[in-house]
Amino acid sequence: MTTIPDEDSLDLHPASVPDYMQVPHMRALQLERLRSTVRRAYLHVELYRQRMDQRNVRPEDIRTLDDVIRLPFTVKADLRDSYPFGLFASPLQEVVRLHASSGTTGKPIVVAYTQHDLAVWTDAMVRTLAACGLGCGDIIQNAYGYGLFTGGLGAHYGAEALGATVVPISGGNTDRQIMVMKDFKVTAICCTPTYFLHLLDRAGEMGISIRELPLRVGVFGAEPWSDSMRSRIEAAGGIKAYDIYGLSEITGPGVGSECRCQAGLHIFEDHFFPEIIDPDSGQPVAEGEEGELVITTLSKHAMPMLRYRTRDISAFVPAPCHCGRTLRRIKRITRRSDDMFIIRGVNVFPSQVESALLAVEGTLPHYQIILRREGGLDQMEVHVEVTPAVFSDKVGALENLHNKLGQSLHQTLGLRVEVRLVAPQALKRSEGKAQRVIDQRNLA
Ligand code: DLL
Repeated sequence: MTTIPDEDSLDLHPASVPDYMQVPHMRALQLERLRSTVRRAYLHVELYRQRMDQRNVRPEDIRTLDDVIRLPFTVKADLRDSYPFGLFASPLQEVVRLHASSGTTGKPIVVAYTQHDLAVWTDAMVRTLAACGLGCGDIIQNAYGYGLFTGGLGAHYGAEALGATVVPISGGNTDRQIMVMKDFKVTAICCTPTYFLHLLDRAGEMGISIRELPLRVGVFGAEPWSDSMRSRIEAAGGIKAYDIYGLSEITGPGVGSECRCQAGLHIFEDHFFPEIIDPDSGQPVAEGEEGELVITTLSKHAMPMLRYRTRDISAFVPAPCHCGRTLRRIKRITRRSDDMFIIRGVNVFPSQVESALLAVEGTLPHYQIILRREGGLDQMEVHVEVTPAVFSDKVGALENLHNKLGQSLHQTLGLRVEVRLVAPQALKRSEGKAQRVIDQRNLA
């Protein structure tokens, strides 16, 4: 039995009805949409037609949701190779918006939306914000970047359609952000978690305590962050901090969101079909096991995606959620398969470094990992900011902290790494996604 929260529950917005749909109805809806998406992709996109022909699969072969595994994967390189418009399934006359995501190398990838696609995206973002406990009467400061990045406009249209008041401030100009937050009595902020940490620091310097302001919710995403980082943010900001997930290739923000239970992200399954696969074999993993998240879009017209390999590592959360939503949940994404680097034969993820650092009292969640090659040997150095109290303390305190961090990293990674303690504010802040790893090894 599905429990529908009572009417005055904060997160029940009319658009959220599919969140509580009975599972068999949801599966029927997904199948109908999957079949129509596959037909559309096969008919209008050369790459999909060729790949399906190679595998001897026709759209009519997709008879059940399990047949999804007969479809070919799509990867980021496919978007790059078809730059700019090669994967469009709608004529340009019907495309009303383009966004792009800058890769680390070369050309960006381009994504397209019809009017219908924008309505789907807005619907997903309304439900995201509602799941974060926001609604009519909230004043939402949208500090995701406006522009080719999907964060700004995605959150913007979602917040407006929700009926909240949007402050479209975009990223940057931190002092003005703090002034606006205070003067407009902002109740929620949308930005990357690392940018919010920066806002907290700067507000402190300006003599303003964000805890004392009406701000009550943070809608954070676009980069990995940990539960320890969440605890620090919630304590320092006096807010509830929610994790939201998305990627340009699939729509932008709005693919999945935490709810008030903060126990995994619900995927908006009527629009996005999730799978978790073993990244090496490409086969589905057992329910609840970790693997790579793969998503097929179910509602998109301009750029349908068949089995897009996100490279994000997650797992399904098997049990139903206490919030009453019937949408499947995934664990928060703390790492990407391609974030991993190898140091002296040991596989390391930035998220492991983060948890080793934050386990030790006296550090701030600002750190950077620098990789170098010296005399043919890889060296890893971790720069981490320490709290003002420790920094102004005696040399002994710093030395003690330095040793503890070295031990914590050694324990977590199985590697001895150089730790450098730096002053609060010493590391460069980002207005969007933080750059955690600087690889100077010239591995190419
Ligand atoms: O970052 C869309 C977005 C905007 C999501 C605002 C949430 C909030 P891209 O620039 O295409 O799109 O980057 C997508 O960012 O594959 C993940 O690796 C990472 N990412 C996004 N959200 C999260 C999250 C936007 N909550 C890539 N946790 C994705 C961890 C995230 N990683």
